[in-house]
Amino acid sequence: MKRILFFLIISIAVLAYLSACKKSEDVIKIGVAGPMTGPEAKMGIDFRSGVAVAVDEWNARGGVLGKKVGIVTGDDVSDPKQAVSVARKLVNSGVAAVVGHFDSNCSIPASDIYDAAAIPMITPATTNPRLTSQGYKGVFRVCGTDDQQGRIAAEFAVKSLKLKKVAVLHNKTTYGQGLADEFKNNLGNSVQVVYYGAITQGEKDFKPVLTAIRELSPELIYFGGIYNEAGLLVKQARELSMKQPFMSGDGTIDPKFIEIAGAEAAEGTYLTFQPDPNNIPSAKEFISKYRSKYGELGSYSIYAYEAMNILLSAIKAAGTTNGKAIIEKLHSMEFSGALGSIKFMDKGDVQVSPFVVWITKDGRFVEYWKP
Ligand code: ABU
Repeated sequence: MKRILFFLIISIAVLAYLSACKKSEDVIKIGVAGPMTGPEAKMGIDFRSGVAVAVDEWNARGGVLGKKVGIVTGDDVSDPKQAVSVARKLVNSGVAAVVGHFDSNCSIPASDIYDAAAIPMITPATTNPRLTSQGYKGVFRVCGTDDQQGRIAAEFAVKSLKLKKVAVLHNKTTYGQGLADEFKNNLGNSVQVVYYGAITQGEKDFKPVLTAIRELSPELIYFGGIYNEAGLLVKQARELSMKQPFMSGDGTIDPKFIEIAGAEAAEGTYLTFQPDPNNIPSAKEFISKYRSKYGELGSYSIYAYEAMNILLSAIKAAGTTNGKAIIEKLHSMEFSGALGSIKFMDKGDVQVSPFVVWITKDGRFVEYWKP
């Protein structure tokens, strides 16, 4: 009797295992990688929510290549080592492609792993130019680059604000320092950079550096970095009675920045980012679906949605989940989606990425200036 029971249990376990294997074969898995926990968790969660809207839409239409689409989430905690480990795990789990990562210093090392496995990656948000300058055929981005937004920020400072003296700060990351340097290098001879320095991510007291900057009376403080430190910098500058405007880039344009700084302190902060998707007719359906399920759009939610749609369209066009075939399609296709038309150039950057200057006004971000 015991033997019969034993064989029965083993048989049930084997059947359950085989059924689980079959189920996973019926799903095309796409990795979604970024900071899902840690100080930048909102960015990763925004990615996953945007991607989930795309997955629901594709699955409601029957999936792709006759299979349902599933997400495998990877949390890199904004840490380059974790990003490499996440990339390895995603590759080993059999994902056909990856939407991610967020931070430039995560996307760049992770791209080595995806390239070696011939798995395409599209980042919604990594803007450091180096990502697509490594000669990797399967690395793409749907956002713009920091050489573009740094140049637009400098043009705004010179032509529109007509500044003569600025301070430049960064957070020592690939993204933050890269962007600050692009801004500084594009200012030209008419503007004096009276202060150039760095803060450390995760620190909370920036009053010593702000006090040093205050002595030099710059007309603007430019910060290459992320919303957490940007919010504290602006808040503490106002506490030190510093009245000059702040300017930053796409890493700061999130409601968390205003929450941390306080709406009054954040008022008048300039930020470079892409145009407002609320003004793009083809984005309206996505925005409405996203809002009803996940609340207010994060800056990169729609870029994650778009990256997922592009990957699934390429898989459909390729008729296979073979990475090399998907990559070929990504290079040759022109994709029409929520953000309009997207075509990749040879390096994997988008052909068009129109940065504009936004301003913080009454606790919100609004478009302000176009080059
Ligand atoms: N582009 C905004 C922040 C993400 C990054 O590129 O590091």
